[in-house]
Amino acid sequence: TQITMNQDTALAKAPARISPPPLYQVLLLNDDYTPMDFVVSVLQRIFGKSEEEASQIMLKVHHEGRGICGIYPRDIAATRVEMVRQLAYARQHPLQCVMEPVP
Ligand code: NFA
Repeated sequence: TQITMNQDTALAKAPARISPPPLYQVLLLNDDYTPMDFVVSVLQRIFGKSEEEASQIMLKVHHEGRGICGIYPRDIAATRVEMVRQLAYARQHPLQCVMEPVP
């Protein structure tokens, strides 16, 4: 009889361990000029918030300077930041949107 070694014996590796993708929080920053109702509409249209939740986030940004709109993998976060910037630019509002890694 013949004995052969294969990948399940001599060449076996430890089981692959995958890590979850890094997450990023998308934030809105306060300014003195962007209308409150525009910020609320952005939070509803881009981040899927209800009017009530959008209003709460908008007021947090207004009073505290910044607020989290959502937490996403990098590409989704980056796309939403660009969508907010495009809407703000089109309406000539100075609204700032940024992303940063979740600590
Ligand atoms: N501070 C703005 C105003 O008083 C409202 C605002 C809220 C702007 C959140 C940007 C972000 N019109």
